[in-house]
Amino acid sequence: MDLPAKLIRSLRNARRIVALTGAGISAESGLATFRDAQTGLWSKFKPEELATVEAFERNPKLIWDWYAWRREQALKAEPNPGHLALAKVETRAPEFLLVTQNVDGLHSRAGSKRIVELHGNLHRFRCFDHDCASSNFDLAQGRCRSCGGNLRPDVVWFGEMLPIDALERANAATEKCDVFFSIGTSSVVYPAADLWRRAKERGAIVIEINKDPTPLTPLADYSFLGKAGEILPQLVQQIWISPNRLSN
Ligand code: BJW
Repeated sequence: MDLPAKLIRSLRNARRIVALTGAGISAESGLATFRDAQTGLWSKFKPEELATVEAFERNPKLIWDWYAWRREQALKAEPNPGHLALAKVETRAPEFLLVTQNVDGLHSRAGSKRIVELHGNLHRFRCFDHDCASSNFDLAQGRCRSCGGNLRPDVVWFGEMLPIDALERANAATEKCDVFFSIGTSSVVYPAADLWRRAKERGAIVIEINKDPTPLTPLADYSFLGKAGEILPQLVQQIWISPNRLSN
C-alpha cells in the first residue's frame, strides 16, 4: 500500500491520535456488523428494532436471548489483524486513545488498554427494573437475585444516554487530537458520528478506513476503501513498526 508522503509525515509527527471503531473492525473476526442482515435464528429481526428499551419492555426474554447468542458469538471469535494493529499503535504513538462503539470486548482481548467503550459491553450486566447496586445475578435466567427483576446487558440502547465518563473522555481526546481515525463504522449513530466533525473543526486530520463509502467519506482528509484487517496492519507497519523504510 502506497501512502501519500504528506500523510506519512503527518502520522509520524502526530502527538495525539484518536481512533473511533465500529462493528466493521470485528467483521473479519466473523461477527456480523450491526446493519448487516442477521442470519439463522435471528434473520427475521432487525438489530435496530431489538436494541431499544421499548423492545426489552415488550419482550425481555427475546432481547436477553439475542444478547446471550451474541455473547456466545463474541466469545468464540478471535481478535483479527485490525484489532491487533490498533493495540500496537497504543504502544508506539506518543498519546493514543481508542474509542469504540463495539460491545464485543475484542479490542481488550487484542491487548488494547486505553479504551473508551461508548456503547457499553455485552459481557457486563445490570438490573433493569431497580438498577440494584448489588451484582447478585442469575445469568442463566436473566434475573437480578436482589429484587427478582429483569437483568439487562450493560449496553447503550437507542434513546439512552451514553455513559457520561466515556463520552467526556472521548470528547476531550477528540478536541485535542492531531489525527482522528474513523474505522469500520457507518457514521450514522450519534453522538459517535459527530466526533470526526469535532476533530476536523479543531484542525485534526481525519482518516477513514471502511469497506464501503459512508457520509464521512467525501469529507475525510484521507479515505481508504477496504478491509480494516488488511489496511490497518500495513499502515501501522509503515508508520510505527519500520519507519526507517520510509524515504519521505
Ligand atoms: C467494514 C468491514 C471491514 C464492514 N473493514 N469496514 C442526532 C441526529 C439524529 C439522531 C440522533 C442524534 N443524536 C441522538 C440521536 C438518536 C440516536 C441516533 O443516533 N439515531 C440515528 C440512527 C439517527 N442516538 C441515540 O439514541 C444515542 N443516545 C443519545 O444520543 O442520547 C441522548 C439523546 C437521547 C434521545 C434523543 C436525543 C438524544 C444512543 C445510541 C446507542 C447506539 N447503540 C447501538 C447498540 C449497542 C448495543 C448492541 O450492540 O446491541 O450501538 S446501535 C448500533 O449502532 C450499535 C453500534 O455501536 C452503532 C454504530 O454502528 P456501527 O458500529 O457503525 O456498525 P454498522 O453496522 O452501522 O456499520 C459497520 C460499517 O463497517 C459499515 O460502514 C461497513 O461498510 C463497514 N465494514 N466490514 C472495514 N472488514
